[in-house]
Amino acid sequence: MRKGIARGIAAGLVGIGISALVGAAPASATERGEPSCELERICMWEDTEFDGTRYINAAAQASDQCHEIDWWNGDNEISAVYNHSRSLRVTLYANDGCTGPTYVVAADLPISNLNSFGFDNEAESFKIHR
Ligand SMILES: [Ca+2]
Ligand SMILES: [Ca+2]
Ligand SMILES: [Ca+2]
Repeated sequence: MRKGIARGIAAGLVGIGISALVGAAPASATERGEPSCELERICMWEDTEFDGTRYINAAAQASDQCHEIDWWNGDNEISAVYNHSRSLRVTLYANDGCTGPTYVVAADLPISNLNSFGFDNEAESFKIHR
């Protein structure tokens, strides 16, 4: 679902600002400090650099279950994700009900800015799997 075009534009401008500050060197999570997400948890944040509200903090357990990201609590808001599972992958879906375009986050991988992968403020649901 779409909400707040103005907010989306604002988020885009923030992203551009951060990119300009960082310059050519891609920012890794460790450069900005460890994201707050315990081992074997999947965490997602409202803002880049693991900032803003942490909307998702889910146990890393493989299943066919579709995990919904709730409407006012994260749909089309997620900008950073940390898959802190040692072995499981996370597939982000652009739409509700695990439908639409996807982006797969490899095991044990923090992503400080989903804009780098064209998936900023897109995710609305996800699956945790092998
Ligand atoms: Ca966001
Ligand atoms: Ca979406
Ligand atoms: Ca959703």
